[in-house]
Amino acid sequence: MDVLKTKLAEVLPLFRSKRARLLEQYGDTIVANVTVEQIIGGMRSVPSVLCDTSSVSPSEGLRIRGIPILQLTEATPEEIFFLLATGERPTDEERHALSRLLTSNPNVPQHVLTLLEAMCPTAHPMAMLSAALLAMEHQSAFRRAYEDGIAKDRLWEYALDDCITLLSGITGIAAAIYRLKFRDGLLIEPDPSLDWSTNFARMLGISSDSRWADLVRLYLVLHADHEGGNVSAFTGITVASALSDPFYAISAALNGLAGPLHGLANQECLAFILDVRQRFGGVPSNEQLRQLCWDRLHSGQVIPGYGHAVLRVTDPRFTAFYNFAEKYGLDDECITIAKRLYQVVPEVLREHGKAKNPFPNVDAISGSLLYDFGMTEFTFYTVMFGVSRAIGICAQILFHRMVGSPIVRPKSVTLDELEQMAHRVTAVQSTQ
Ligand code: HAX
Repeated sequence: MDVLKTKLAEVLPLFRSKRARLLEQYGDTIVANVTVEQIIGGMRSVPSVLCDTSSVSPSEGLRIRGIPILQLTEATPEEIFFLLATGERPTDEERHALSRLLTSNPNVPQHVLTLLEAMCPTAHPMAMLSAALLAMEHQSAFRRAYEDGIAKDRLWEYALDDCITLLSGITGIAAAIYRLKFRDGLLIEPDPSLDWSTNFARMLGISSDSRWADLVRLYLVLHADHEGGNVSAFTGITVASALSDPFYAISAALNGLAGPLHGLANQECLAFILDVRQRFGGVPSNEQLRQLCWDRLHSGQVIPGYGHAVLRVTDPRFTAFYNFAEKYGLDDECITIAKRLYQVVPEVLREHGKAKNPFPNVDAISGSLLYDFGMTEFTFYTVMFGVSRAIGICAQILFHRMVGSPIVRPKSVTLDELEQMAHRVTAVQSTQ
């Protein structure tokens, strides 16, 4: 039995009893109301998704299993996966064992490679990643277990097998996409002596600088999970709730991550910074940046990398990347522009008065760091994000299979039904 399976079997009774206790004691308790605006507005702020792996508060940002993300910036992605899935930090021995598992299978299967090579040269790297995961689905232990009639309360074990297969394969696949699409097409052999993210950094073939490997590690840590209600996580857990296996679920989740209002935003942020650099022939002054921001706002454009649907402070993941740049003295033009924007934009957005959060999110700086190390092909950035986010969504899927969550099925309403519901409520209120 592998290290994660052992630990999950240990914490399983706790997860199940917590959920059962909640249902038994408070099953009928009303904990929130929903407004018409929230239903029309994408269910914003409606507490309706169970996610035990992480939480995001407006005033503090991301916590992984209760630990603020800024306290985890030295961790490895393996450690984060273990923490997300089990609720506990691994011992050194557990971390190494998990690392061995996740690096056990980094070679890209030939049929996946053939598929990637056959895709249209204009295919987006995210479409390639999603398709490659679907091409791995035939390996699903979960699907076979379901077909063999394995009891529902044991399906999590097979979901875990799939998550390990998927995560141990996804770095090689992502690196292959990068090499095929943007470099000479030659794949770089994995080194089994390296951990998961260091191997990924190596297979990408960007740089042999140890700071690059450290950046890839940090990137995979910071993007791993962000609650259950964002588009990619919600998609992943919804697809998995139909007992579709993790390959189907993560592939679907990545399709959501590929949207410009979600994971693709990091590519748009870097495009903005490059545009600034080109426009001013280098790093502009703060005053020039301020004027540029106002010009964008007056023409109805947003300032990329700023604002957030939940956060109301500087995203701690931005702070972690900022500190990384400081630690290594990274000061190329893009990073300097990103830092200067941080001095200027919050004040501009506050004065503008529309954005509920004038502070930067993680995307305001992440692309500039990748660019500085030579990963200049920014359509690939969401793939980096996707490799990382697969960790968190796998952990969320595991949780739901462990506690036996049912299929996700919110009730939809037509515009007329919603109007009638609102009429009824206001009529009752007016008689009180
Ligand atoms: N620049 C200008 N205007 C902004 C703004 C920004 N950075 N952020 C929000 N606003 C505007 C909104 O467009 C909205 O205007 P309208 O009322 O005219 O529609 C108003 O302020 C209120 O928006 P909000 O409630 O503060 O923000 P939302 O929850 O609706 O949207 C977004 C959150 C992140 C999409 C938004 O802040 C935005 O578009 N930011 C720029 C793009 C960006 O950085 N995206 C990355 C998000 C991080 C992420 O999730 N990555 O996966």
